[in-house]
Amino acid sequence: MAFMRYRALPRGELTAEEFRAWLAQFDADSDGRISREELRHALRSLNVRFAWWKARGGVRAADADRDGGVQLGEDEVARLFAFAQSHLRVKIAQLGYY
Ligand SMILES: [Ca+2]
Repeated sequence: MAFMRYRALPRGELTAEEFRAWLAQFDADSDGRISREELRHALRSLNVRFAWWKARGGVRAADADRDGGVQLGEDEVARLFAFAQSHLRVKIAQLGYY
């Protein structure tokens, strides 16, 4: 696979839509969902430690319909957003944490 530069996660507080837009770029096979492997790439781009392990946890937390990936729709992205907030210290605008 060619080396790709990903757009950085915006600094400061994020909305769910900003988070979804950022996440969508990692949908390498354009199937409308983020697989565990794609999520690992997303986490690696943030220099997150233990990206493989956290990607597994993130998919588990967000994959409501148990198809093995995170659908890029509202529901599962919202679940992943909640996971990111508690495990990755992503700042969430809507919930007003931090
Ligand atoms: Ca995908």
